[in-house]
Amino acid sequence: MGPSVIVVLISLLFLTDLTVADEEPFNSTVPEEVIECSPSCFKVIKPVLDHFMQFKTSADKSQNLNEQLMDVINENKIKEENLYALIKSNDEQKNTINTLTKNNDALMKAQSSNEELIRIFKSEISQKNNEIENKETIINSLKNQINQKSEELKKAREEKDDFSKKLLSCSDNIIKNMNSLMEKEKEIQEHKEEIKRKDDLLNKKDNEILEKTDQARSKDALNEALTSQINVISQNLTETNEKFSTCDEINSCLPSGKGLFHIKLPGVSAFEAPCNGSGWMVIQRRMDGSVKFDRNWTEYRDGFGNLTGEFFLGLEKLHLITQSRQHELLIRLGKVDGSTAFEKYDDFKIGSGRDSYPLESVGRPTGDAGDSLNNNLNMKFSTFDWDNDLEEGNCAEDGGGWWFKSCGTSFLNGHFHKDGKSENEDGINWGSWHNYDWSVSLTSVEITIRPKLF
Ligand SMILES: [Ca+2]
Repeated sequence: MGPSVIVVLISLLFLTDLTVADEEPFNSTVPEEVIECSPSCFKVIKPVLDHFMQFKTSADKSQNLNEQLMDVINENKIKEENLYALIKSNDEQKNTINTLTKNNDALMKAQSSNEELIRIFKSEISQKNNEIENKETIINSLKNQINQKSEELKKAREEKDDFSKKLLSCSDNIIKNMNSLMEKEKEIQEHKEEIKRKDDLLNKKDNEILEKTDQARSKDALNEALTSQINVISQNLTETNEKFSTCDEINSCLPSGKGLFHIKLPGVSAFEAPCNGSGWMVIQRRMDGSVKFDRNWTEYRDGFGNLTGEFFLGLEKLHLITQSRQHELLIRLGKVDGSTAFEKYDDFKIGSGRDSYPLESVGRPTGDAGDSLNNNLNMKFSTFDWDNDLEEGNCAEDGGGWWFKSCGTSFLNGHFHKDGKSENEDGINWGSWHNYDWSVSLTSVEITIRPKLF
């Protein structure tokens, strides 16, 4: 490029110096000096001019080339800019690819993690399936239990219905008893009013006594005479008692001490009976199980056992004693734990042998053992060989005799159980004292009677 530029510059200088001369040959009017140029002069200049024309042509070409070159350069510049854009785009794509690669790695990692989770889930599902199977087994077992409980519930309901029926029956009885109680209370009230009337009468009598005391004082002589008569009567009574003591024959235990005495009643031979020292005659005693009470009719009629231990006095004697006058009945009871109770009745009476010695009367009950005898009222006596009870079978079939109903609420001639328990419910019992628990068997009994004094 350097030499070409220099040639161009020199050519320009020539062109400047030769402007007039050069232009003149081409003018239509040639100056005189040029016209005066000889052919030899022309021959010298012409090559220069040719060369110059060639140079100018070359310069024009060079300029064209430069323009083309500039176009190329511009085009290249545009291409370069496009290339830069492509490179920039390429870098962005690389970044995108890197990002995608990272995302892909993350996805791969996540997939791996998911596979692990899937494996764990499968394991857990398998475990849950096993648990479900176990639960189903348990559910089946529970269903069976529910069915069983339902059956039990059904039975319990049936029992409850039966119990309700019994309860209704008991309620009726309670209502009847309450009515009876109200009647009794009414009687008591009447008795109280009568007592009050008698108290008033007594006060009146006391006043009369006071009035008569003065009269009595004036009758000392008469009193002395009466005292003498009383002394005589007392002497006679003492002699009579001594006679009784001597003969050991009495008609009740009232005047006697404690021990065995001969009891003499009208029309029959004297018999022995124990008195307890308080006026009561013992007619039956249970204390140690030494005497069996599984006895036949004849033995209960005549009596059996040991009068100083366990015994039964005999139905015929009880009939004779209680028919002669009104008697009280006192029953003392004891359990194996040492606890005791009593029940007293104020009108005990046994019927005749012709009627099978029925329990004709017991009277009004008092005591802490409760009444378990009125239920047997008017029942005949029964033994295993003489069934008089209202039960279809015989209540005395496996034990001692009693005034059984069907079979009643008391049985003091039952089997003796030393441990106080009777699994067969055949023991000695007095229902009202042990809540009608027939597995209880009493371990001591003493039945006593005495004439009613007032
Ligand atoms: Ca019967």
